[in-house]
Amino acid sequence: MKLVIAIVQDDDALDLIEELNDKGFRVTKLATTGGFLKSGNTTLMIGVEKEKVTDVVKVVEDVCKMRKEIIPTPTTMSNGTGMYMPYPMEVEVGGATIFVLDVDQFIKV
Ligand code: 2BA
Repeated sequence: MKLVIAIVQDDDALDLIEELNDKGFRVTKLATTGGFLKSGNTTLMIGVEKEKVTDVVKVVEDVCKMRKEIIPTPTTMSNGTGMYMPYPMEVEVGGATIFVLDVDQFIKV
């Protein structure tokens, strides 16, 4: 048994859960926050048999899109006043960040 942890963008989350459920995978959704952008994202936990991991990854890959986000970064003004001006920086986010963990025991009571 494996636990697939997929961090995805909020905009892709509902489509992805629907697609995974349609293909027979069980999913738990967590509302999470990215440490860098400090904005919301979604973490999905999907418990599957070892042989199904590549199927899960394929679904995530098909649904989750790469997007560009513009974030303001504080930059010192060059005239020596010590003032900070927001300077826009572009970062690419997604499609998805995926961790695959071994599960020692799966117990359903
Ligand atoms: P965030 O930490 O908010 O990062 C959002 C995007 O900002 C990242 O997209 C990446 O393009 C950029 N970024 C992150 N840290 C950076 C840094 N130190 N310098 C420059 N750019 C940086 P993704 O790589 O697609 O990651 C999306 C989200 O997945 C992340 O949101 C974080 O919540 C999670 N994540 C990514 N890698 C992770 C890891 N190794 N461990 C835990 N969570 C991770």
